[in-house]
Amino acid sequence: GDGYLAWLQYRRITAGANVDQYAEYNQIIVTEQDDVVIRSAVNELTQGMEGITGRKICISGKTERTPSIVLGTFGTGSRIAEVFSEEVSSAIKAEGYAIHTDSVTGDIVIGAVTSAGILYGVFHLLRIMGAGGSVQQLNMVENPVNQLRMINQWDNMDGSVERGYAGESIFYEDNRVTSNLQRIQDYARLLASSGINAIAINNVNVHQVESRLLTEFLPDVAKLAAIFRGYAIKLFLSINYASTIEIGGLLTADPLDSTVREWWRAAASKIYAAIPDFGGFLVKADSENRPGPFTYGRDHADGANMLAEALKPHGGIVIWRCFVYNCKQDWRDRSMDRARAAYDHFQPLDGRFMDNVILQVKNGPIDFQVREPVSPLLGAMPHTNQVIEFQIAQEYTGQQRHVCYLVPQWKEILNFDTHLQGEGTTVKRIIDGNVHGNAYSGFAAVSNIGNDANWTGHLLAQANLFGYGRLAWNPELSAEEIAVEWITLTFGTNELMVQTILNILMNSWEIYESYTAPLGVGFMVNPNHHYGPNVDGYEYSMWGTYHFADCYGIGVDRISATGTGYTSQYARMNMELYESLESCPDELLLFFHHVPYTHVLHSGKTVIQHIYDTHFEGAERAGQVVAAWELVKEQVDGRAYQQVADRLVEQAEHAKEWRDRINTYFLRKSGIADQWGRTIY
Ligand code: BDP
Repeated sequence: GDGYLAWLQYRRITAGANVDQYAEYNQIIVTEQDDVVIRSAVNELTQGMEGITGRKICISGKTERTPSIVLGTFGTGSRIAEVFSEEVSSAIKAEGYAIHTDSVTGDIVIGAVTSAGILYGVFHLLRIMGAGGSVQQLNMVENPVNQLRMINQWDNMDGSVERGYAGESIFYEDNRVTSNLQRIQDYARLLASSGINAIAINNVNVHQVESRLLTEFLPDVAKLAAIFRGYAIKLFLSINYASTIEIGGLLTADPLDSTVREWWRAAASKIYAAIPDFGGFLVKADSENRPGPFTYGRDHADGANMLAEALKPHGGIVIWRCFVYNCKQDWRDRSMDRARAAYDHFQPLDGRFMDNVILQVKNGPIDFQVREPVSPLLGAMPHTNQVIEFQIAQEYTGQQRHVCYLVPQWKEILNFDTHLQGEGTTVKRIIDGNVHGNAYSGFAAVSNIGNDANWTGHLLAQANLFGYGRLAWNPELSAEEIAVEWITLTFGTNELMVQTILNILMNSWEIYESYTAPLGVGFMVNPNHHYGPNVDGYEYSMWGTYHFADCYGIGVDRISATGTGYTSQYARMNMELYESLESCPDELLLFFHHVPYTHVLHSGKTVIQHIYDTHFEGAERAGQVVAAWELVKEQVDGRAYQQVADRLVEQAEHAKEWRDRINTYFLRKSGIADQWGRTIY
């Protein structure tokens, strides 16, 4: 179809060695008290099995015939107790599950501690069958590695989506909450099936109308919360820091003012009366013209703790974003380097945040570029909860008109060794809470969906949404494994097809990088909408994102001796790695150093020749992707095929524009000709 079912196709499996196995199972047994999440699990399993086997599935409370699929929490039904040893059941944590095929009866038994665990177990079983795998000898124990696996919607109530590339909001229209709750439920299914357990349903830039989600629209929010509750997903709201002024009728938002504190306490109580399991608040404060505690001479800890205090009695949390920098600067003073800002603002506050506050830190120090170093703030606050923030929405990576599979990028970030507590202090271990023993930790990411029929605009961008959830559940999964899962569940099992799409996805980040901003320097995009090449688009503005290209060289000097000193925010090992031209990785060279165009990279090429070569190659490879996609024409549904084909053609054209703009710019600036004499326009 058009991609609406995404990876939950449950298409009839008619070929392959394991088809006969599935046909045996036409009964689901639930040894469990009825609850909403179990009901979702049973519905999903029924729908999935009926799709996959083409047979009617019946649901029962007890064993009538075997083999069956048996679902239950430990300690409830005798079948569950029989199948799982004490050792297995005690290894399962809150959201985990065990799946076991009983070799005598053939029953497939899913056991968990909570109904959420059962739901995740059901989705896992359906993934196996959806990919045509054997279910004869299942024996698995699964726990999520990360506790918070969150999605941030940047949806506005007027129906627009900030940095949305797939149509309008599915949550709002005409300044109200949508009445199309079916679509929300279908989204909840998609999220739960990939392992997501939390969602903030409105943009971090909160306008007056969205502030009213806390008050007059609360009954609508409660309806949305009920839908997500059925899929074990907690609902959060982004709030305007100055709500007391915006909607509360107060004259101040000073976090130490008692009337302000009281207003938030009362607001929280009302929310929890309507939504007892409400997750909490997501806050963008003192950032890009949003209000915050700075106005009152207070700091971020004062601001966050004021909200945390209001939520605490109800078990709620405050997620406070660290995307704080001066957006009205022109770098007169080196210490104003935007890359330094998050660390400079927050690191000194370590230990001052209440234990129900989590800081949300963007993966890099600037802003979701195709290539950035890892944010030095991650892990640098041992006494503070942190989550990492990724952007699934492809704001700077082709806006879902170009294909860019982001899981390889996220993997690199997660595997980065911060050395903060010696070798092996990787980002993924910081983020899963192990390094500092945090009460809360995990992943957050900006969603890439909208009301386009296929959710993500570019069908291949669905792989990023799916991949984000899978990686948040288990960061050890490889980018290839995740891609293969997504491809088979979405398109089927034909080997040539799987391999072809896998290659397209796995090469896509590298290709995109090669025809856009070179060597980690970032941006070079059109201001505001951020699509398409514009080398000096932000160069002479106040946003703090510069490349400093002149006729001699390019790049940002961020080392301590001569530059902004940003490098000193890293552990010594990494500081030295980045400071030395000998060891600084090529792909980040221009992020850390200003060098002449004739500087020779580790690759043996000069910077200028590297720019020419990668841009010619990148545009050429983007063209080859168009041809590669043609190989899957027979295997992919006609509409889906055409939709992707169209976007790939657009990408190939647009890649040439990038190539020409960037190459011409640097030919003119440097006056150095291409070594291979190619035509540069
Ligand atoms: C930038 C976006 C902007 C967001 C901001 C944020 O361009 O629209 O509001 O991030 O994360 O990437 O708050």
